[in-house]
Amino acid sequence: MQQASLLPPGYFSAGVDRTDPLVAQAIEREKARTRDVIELIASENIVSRAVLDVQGSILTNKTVEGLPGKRYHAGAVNVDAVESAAIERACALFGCRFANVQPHSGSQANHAVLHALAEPGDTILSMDLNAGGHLSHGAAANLSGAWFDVVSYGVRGGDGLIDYDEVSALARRHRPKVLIAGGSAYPRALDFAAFRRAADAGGAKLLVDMAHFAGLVAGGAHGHPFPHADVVTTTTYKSLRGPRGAIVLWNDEGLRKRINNAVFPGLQGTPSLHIVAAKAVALGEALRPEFADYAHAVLANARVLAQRLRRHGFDLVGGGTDTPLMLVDLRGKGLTGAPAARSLERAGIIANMNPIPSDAADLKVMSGLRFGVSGATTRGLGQAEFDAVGDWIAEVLEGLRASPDDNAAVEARVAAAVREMAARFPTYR
Ligand code: DSN
Repeated sequence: MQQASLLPPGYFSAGVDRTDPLVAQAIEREKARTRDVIELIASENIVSRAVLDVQGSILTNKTVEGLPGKRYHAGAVNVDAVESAAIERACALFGCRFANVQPHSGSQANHAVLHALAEPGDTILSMDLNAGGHLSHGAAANLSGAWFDVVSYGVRGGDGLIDYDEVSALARRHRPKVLIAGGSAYPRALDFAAFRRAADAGGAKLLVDMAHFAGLVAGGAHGHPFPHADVVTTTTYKSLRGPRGAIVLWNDEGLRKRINNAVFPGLQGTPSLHIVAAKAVALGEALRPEFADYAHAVLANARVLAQRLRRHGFDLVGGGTDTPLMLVDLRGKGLTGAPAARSLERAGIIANMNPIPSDAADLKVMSGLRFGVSGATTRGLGQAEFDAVGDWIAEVLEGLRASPDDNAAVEARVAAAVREMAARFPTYR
């Protein structure tokens, strides 16, 4: 009698469309959704076909621990080549001596750096979450908030900008082990030299989290955190246009072991080698001259959208943007974030509700909307299109203001216009 196969039919040959219709159909529907809308989620982008393919490669099967050339598992020759390339490209792109390309996410990269530079119970100084900071910079709900004694700086009430004198004064008073610059929703350029002076005043190491603007740094469209920062972290999937995950960058040989050991075995086990390979490909793409043009286009498009929204009477936190993102304070229009984001989604414009500095609104509602242009710029939208997108955002939000319970007619009108524009900018076939 023939023995039953140990594997489902088509295990090595069939695509997911044949083996798992539920997942296959969700992917097809996601393709259709993204085809018909304008995505303005600041933490998203659209990766190249090469980056996409490498994430689905057989490198997903490989388990190793440690760094290239120093692995605990055999058979690492090919993944060593890939990880070494990712490290070399990260260092070349950001002009630094050392990189760790293994962190699974930005939060893990930040946790690893904190683990390397401080002990539980030490003080860290970082930007308040509502002012634009990040959960992994010491928010109460995050492990970093439980591990460390967190002191926060905010932004000035008047202009929404960081007060560097306040940062320096806090550093002097609290003597943090680590001062963190950067976050998730601060739209203006950071003064890295001023952060360095504040760190020195308090005897702290300076960590710059450049997740949202790393692509602009890579393309020369933003100031550079080195040589001011001791350590820099960034996710790889926002303006850097790579796979999910993060990298850590630094120059000091004295930090090499501490940071590498903090990633593994401190925080993680085996790296995701298909993702490390995709990081190598994306970093290679970012080293090409076209990427600098892309980075400058992102900045120009962000400024066009910000300017258009201001012209429609929206308040922008910080008054504008020097990065791929902007933060709209909806209070002046009598709106809140959640219904605004839902109405925009029905109109084909995808963004996220976001807290604004000193937000008094419920966390489920929030008073702001965050827009980012990295993905739509990859898709090919230029300044004329972002003017139109700004007009449509205003049309939808003014409609919502006039008729909070039924904005359907406006949403349908804008959705049709969005679909027409989106059709002119196709992505994957
Ligand atoms: N930090 C989150 C954001 O900025 O949306 C995820 O990357």
